[in-house]
Amino acid sequence: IFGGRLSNITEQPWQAIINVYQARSKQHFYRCGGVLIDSCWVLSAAHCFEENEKAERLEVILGRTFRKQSEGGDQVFEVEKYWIHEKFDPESFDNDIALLKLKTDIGVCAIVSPEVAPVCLPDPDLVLPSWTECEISGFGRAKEFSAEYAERIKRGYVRLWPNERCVPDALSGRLVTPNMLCAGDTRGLDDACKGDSGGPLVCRNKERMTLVGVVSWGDGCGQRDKPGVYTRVSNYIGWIDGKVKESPV
Ligand code: 4AZ
Repeated sequence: IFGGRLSNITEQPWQAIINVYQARSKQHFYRCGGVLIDSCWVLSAAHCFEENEKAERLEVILGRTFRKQSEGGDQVFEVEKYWIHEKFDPESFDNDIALLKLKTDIGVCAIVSPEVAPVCLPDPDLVLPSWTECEISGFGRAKEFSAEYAERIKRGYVRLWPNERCVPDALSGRLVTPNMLCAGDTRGLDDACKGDSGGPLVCRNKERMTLVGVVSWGDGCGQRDKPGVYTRVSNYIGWIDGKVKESPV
């Protein structure tokens, strides 16, 4: 997160860490953010995964304020299976969404606690007013060219841009599709950055924190008048329900 401020996982208990195991070093490395949407289900971005990446190499950590350090409230899972959206386009990042199913022997995966809780999904027809203030969070870089990801979770505030402004002109000419939405800080302060991908953009809707976007891409981080681009989650409710139904816990 560019700008923003240090946070605590209890402020966004749906934030997940996705790590990938590297056999050569026998270590897990941080890959991306994710979002807990149900006990055994985590959403993330399609571009976070390499082609034919094995689910066995993935690790999902919930409930951590510090990326590499447990304070006792964390819950760590292997991944049983994951799905990249069938129409993900690695050129344009259209349909940049992935769904991970956590592994369990007992029918439940994540246990709700102050540190771990799912976020609400939007209805497919949810449209929030332009400039609605929403929250982003993650362990991504604090600046575009920072060497490292953040050790502690940060949170930032961004506003939803009107669709008519979320166009290539605002994003160095890159294609913007109806499956994307733009959000940014009109002050040019808070923004998502490298490593925040796959993490949440949540907005309050009828008193519930609702997952409106998944961090996807942008032209740099925190540049004035350049929004971050997010996967428009309301377009994927049918896709998510379909995967969950065909693969019950
Ligand atoms: C990235 O590289 C990235 N400013 C994610 C979000 C944004 C920029 C870059 C938005 O993962």
